[in-house]
Amino acid sequence: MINSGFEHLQNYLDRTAQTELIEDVRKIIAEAPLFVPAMPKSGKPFSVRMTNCGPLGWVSDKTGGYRYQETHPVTGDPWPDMPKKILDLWADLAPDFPKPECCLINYYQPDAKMGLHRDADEEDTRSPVISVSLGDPASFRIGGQNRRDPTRSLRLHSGDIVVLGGDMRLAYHGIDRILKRDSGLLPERGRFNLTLRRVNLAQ
Ligand code: MD3
Ligand code: FE
Repeated sequence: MINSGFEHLQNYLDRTAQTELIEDVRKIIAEAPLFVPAMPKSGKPFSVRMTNCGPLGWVSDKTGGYRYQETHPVTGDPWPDMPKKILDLWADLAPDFPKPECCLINYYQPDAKMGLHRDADEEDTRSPVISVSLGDPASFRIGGQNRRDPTRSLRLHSGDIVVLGGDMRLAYHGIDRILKRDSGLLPERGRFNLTLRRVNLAQ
């Protein structure tokens, strides 16, 4: 039932499912290493490291800006396939929408953050965005369609899933900080976030 608003599914993935997903993430990173995205124009590096799987990957750099492309910005290789477990999650949570084309993998070191922004680089903004949190907890902020709308803050824990659809699909959001509490999932600490998106309109 997922075409509206904001759904926070707490502890949707049990510990076994989290461990299995992290194994998939490690394989993806071995093929498609984490890269350092940069802000358009200023070239200021993000504190978050990224990679992708699926047909399209989200990238950003000084000269090219925010965009989707079929290849890794450093290796030039196509992105690894999206693992079945990730496609199954989408099929379970958003069965009425076309398959995701991008799974962006964000890695937050303990001091990383992501400023308030909206996800607006997709042609398809009718399909929801599905986000999976793995590792140390994060303080997440979400507002409205307008940058000046009031925001609220909530914690995302390992195994939580957030589904953003309908009127919340274009809401401003960001990660204020990673909490210094060990989830026990990641020896290196920090947090992974997987963000699944449909990019192109189907037909
Ligand atoms: C609310 N990632 O990659 S996920 C991003 O935790 C991004 O790494 C954050 O924002 C992270 O773009 C937040 C939760 C999320 C994802 C997409 C949204 C919240 C959203 C789209 C619309 C509104
Ligand atoms: Fe976002």
